Amino acid sequence: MHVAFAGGVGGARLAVGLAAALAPDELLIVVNTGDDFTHLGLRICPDLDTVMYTLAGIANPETGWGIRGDTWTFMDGVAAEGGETWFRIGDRDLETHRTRTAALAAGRPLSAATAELAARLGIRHRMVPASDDEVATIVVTATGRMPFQEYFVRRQCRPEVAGFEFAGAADARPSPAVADAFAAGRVQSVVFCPSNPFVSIAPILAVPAIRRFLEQRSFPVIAVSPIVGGRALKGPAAKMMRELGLPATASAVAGHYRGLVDAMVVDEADRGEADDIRRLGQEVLVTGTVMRSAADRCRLAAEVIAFAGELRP
Ligand code: FO1
Repeated sequence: MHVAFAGGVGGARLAVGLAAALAPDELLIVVNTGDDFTHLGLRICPDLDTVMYTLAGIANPETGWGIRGDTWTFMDGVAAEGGETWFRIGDRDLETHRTRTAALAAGRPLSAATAELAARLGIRHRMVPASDDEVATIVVTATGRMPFQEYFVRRQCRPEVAGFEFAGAADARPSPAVADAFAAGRVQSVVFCPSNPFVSIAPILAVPAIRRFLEQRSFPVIAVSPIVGGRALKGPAAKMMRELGLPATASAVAGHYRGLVDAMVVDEADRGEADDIRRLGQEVLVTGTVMRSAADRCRLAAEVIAFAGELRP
């Protein structure tokens, strides 16, 4: 079984490619929950929803979040009442948040709510939260600490970051599907999808037992660089790296993951960095990592899986 750690748009795209390349019992998609928050009385899990909508083929292709063609009557109602409209919830999207909020209020774990929502959309591959316990990413900036969505949406990633905290992570347990996968010893590889290392992959690794599974691994861990040619394809990863004093390069991502990752997948644009990365003790696959089409996603996923088969931990 291959395990994919995913968060955000880049992660969702490779997750779709892996789902096309692997049978449902050969893949487990582990999704970041550090972005989750309660807003307008609803429990919102953006990365679970982005992965779910992308797997179901209904994600909004322009934004990467929400549902394509959604309507905004609910938000118009919130605005009319002077409510908070900085975080926009579409009318179809609203049903997802309502269902999840009701399930959690009834005492069901996030994994169960996620499985119910994914089944409703006909998704056959398993996508699960990294933990059913709350883990909240806090962004530490030069002007203070703030919850993730405050940084990402309300302030549009403008504040200068100094670091990140993951409230609740120390006591968070891996979700049942994650614990079972690693306990069963059936994991052939773990793939870090091209997601933001600091706010999509790190909150997953902040769950102590998950980090331990990787530290004691008998399988290769492969990270697909979210940085291509000095830029993040989407989101603030490159800006965060510069603000943290790191060069926004694929080899800096490799250095960041040193010890946890056996190999990097980098884009052709970064072929010149392959030897630097190999000197870190990591194998390197250089290929086209920019996914513009479904064919790109499937090709990259197949290449990553084949690469995993050649690696030892
Ligand atoms: N991102 C925005 O930039 N603006 C929004 O209004 C917004 C609404 C939203 C609603 C549901 C959802 O699942 C995601 C939403 N996002 C929005 C994206 C979200 O902030 C990010 O997808 C993740 O938290 C980071 O990947």
